[in-house]
Amino acid sequence: MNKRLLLPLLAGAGLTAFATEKPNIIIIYVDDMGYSDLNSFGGNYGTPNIDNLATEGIRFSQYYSACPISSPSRTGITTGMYPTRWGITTFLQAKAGNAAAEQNDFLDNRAPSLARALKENGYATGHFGKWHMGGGRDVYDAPSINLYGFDEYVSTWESPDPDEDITATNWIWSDVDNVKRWNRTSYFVDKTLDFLSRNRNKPCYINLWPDDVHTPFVVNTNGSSNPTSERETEASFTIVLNELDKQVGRLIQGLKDLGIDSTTMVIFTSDNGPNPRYSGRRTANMRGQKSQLYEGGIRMPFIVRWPGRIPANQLNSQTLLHAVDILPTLCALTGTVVPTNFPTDGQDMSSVILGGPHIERTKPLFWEFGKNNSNRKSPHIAVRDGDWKLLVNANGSNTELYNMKTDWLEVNNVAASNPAVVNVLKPMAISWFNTAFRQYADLGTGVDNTVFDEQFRLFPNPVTDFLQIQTNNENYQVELLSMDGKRQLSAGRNVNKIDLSSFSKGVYLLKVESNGISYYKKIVKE
Ligand SMILES: [Ca+2]
Repeated sequence: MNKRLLLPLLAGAGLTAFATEKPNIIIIYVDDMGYSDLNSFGGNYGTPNIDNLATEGIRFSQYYSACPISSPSRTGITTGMYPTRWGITTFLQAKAGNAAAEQNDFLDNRAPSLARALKENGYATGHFGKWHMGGGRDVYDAPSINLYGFDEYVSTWESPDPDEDITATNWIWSDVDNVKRWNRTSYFVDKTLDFLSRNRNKPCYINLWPDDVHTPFVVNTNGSSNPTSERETEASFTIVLNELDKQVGRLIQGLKDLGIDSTTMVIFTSDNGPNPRYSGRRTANMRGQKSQLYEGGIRMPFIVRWPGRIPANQLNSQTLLHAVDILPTLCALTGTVVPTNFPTDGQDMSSVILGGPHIERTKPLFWEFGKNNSNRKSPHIAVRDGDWKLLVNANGSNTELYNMKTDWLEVNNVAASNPAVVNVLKPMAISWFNTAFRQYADLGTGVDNTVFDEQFRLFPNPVTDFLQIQTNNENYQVELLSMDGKRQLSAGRNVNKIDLSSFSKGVYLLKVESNGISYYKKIVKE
């Protein structure tokens, strides 16, 4: 059995005892699933096995993805941070397209990672399915999935090291793949169950990230693919969705067969809204879809099932959840230390996902998507604060304000009649964007930190007031430069502590000269 209780921790003078648990955790992260693809979220396509997860657990009607498109959405749930901070702003594509979108070619593996944090706390970690946080097309230098904290992985074409059985050609799928497109979710479920069966001596954390129900909807027609003309129809979509549902049922049966059903938490959600949306039938009539910051693009089904631990058949329609909450929530639940090398954005919602009472958010929620998109369908920044949602562009144009309590379909823009709200949320959203956009995106480029790290150790980085330097070098000179190379501070010889309290927030270059060699390292002032 994988479920185990840690010894109670005694928290200071109050001697408050609490226990954390280490269940297996499986995050099923469906690709492009709309809010009402599921019957349990108002749909009509027939998803009995996934609906059973909700019947046997808890579902949330106000859960938000970090972005209305794949790569930044995945970055948000992985890092617990708004993806724009890491320069992941739209789907990762060829290098020229990434540059045009002002985004990096892959997620910096120094970013916080939920898998890495759990692994450091004793979890066995596996990723099975679509990755899309680096690699594919002409990007050959993306870090291995291992470097994000995964012991094992099987991944699709949009990854550093795709599985040969599903990438016979240089594209996301093909008719000649060993594992046919319509059998992929089954393949990933097999990998998941195999991993669980081989790691029964440890708690397991698994990303089960299928590439269903992303287009094309390739279905089995007497052993071969359906015609191209039928690969975006609602009929084909329904077949693909029904197959995904069937495989989720097989996964749950597999957990039961392994005897780990009651020690396994299954989280089910989607990375972003649907495409196509079929006149709103996949978004519960909410406005927008994939690639838009309207609700149809970012509000996702969210179910948590953990038999015996989460009371059955609950609906939480009050609490606002966001993908960046998952990292601090699962860390709290498992007694895992939240990574501290960069500030995370989410809130611990562990009591809520276990069925506890509603919690108010301590901070508003923010999104950014599509700054450089020429055919943008929504403003590119959004904020949700309580019942209000405001969308705006960074230049202040196209301000839209909706009351989510009364108008979650985003039909009536009430910005003009609520100037007091707009005057708070609009500058807040734009200011957030100006700080967050590519905030840590340039850490890894242009400077070989490895050489620096062989000679000097810095902590903390990012820094608030003081940066400390640890080294065995006996003769060195320290300077701090701005990113355009101008000297900001000459800290002197052999200093081991630099006061940065008077410096403004941003990225700087630390230059250390020793025995005629100059070493450079990027640092971040918070
Ligand atoms: Ca997607």
